Amino acid sequence: QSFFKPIQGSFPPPPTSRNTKISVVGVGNVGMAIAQTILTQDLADEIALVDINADKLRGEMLDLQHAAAFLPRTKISASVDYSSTLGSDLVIVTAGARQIPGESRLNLMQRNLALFSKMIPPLAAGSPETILLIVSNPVDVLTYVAWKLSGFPSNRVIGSGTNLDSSRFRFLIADHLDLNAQDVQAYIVGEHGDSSVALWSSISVGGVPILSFLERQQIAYEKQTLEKIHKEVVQGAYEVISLKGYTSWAIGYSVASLARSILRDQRSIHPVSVLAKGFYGIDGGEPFLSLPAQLGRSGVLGVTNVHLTEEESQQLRESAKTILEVQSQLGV
Ligand code: 6V0
Repeated sequence: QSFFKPIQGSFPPPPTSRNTKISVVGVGNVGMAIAQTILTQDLADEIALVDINADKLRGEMLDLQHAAAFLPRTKISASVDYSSTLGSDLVIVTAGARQIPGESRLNLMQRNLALFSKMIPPLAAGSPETILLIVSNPVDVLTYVAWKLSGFPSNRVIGSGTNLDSSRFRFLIADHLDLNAQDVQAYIVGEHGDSSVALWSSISVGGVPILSFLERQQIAYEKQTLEKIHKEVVQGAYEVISLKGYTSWAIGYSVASLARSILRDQRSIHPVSVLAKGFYGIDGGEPFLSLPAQLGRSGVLGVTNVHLTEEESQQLRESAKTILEVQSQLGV
């Protein structure tokens, strides 16, 4: 017997509306911060979790399900294989091997390459129309690996890239000037990591280019202070990891903002890792690195044509070279 007594009369069936489904692969600190931010922001009808650690996976699934009374209605499923991910609109990959003390970046890269070789083909086969959003590090090179292994067009393979670095940057500038970070338009581009590039020439606050803003406020333009802010951005992740062991909340919000722009077709601009060939004078090889890209329901819609100074262009090309060096050693 059904809990509800049906109302009298015959009615046409409701129009079929397609559910929005997001899969999160890897339920570690980062995967769970992303999943919970997506849940609280009501971005999906279904969230599928995947991890190889069955107990942790079930524990995390139950813990989220138990919050159902306080959240928008969302189906939460989980599987150690990829069966729960079938038909996803967005697949977010956070699974990754962690660096063993003393291990080189390249060796870690090789281990993650082996892991991606097992993971990406079944994920792509189960959701052939999905958009792949890679978060695992080193994110730029692994986004390239995911692009190659999936066989997807490049507009549907995106790395979270410097979306997070740019948020750290905006926070630090806002903090320095005692402003709201949401009023600061600022991009970090290039590699997510040590060779990232701060685009000082295009930063604006409330529509005013920052350098003239600083002059108007009669704050001396100190290049050193600005460079110190960029250094703090690069050091930001290391500092959080040394203090709490991992980063989670900021990357959770950062990736949820990408999920929103993609699934809600927001057409907003995010600095994310995309196939950079042909942009800003990057012409050798096929590097994935962050550029200010417009995101919508079909993934990457385009890359904005921000004016770069010669110094910034040079730094961006250097960043591309750093990434290409690692890519060339992969044999993908
Ligand atoms: P974590 O807490 O060790 O979680 C990783 C999870 O992946 C674990 O639960 C593993 O069991 C799982 N896992 C391992 N192999 C597989 C597999 N084959 N299939 C499914 N699951 C698997 O790490 P944490 O969550 O802290 O970080 C995850 C990744 O995100 C790392 O590579 C980080 O370096 C990276 N980050 C990237 C950021 C960015 O801005 N791009 C920011 C923060 C972290």
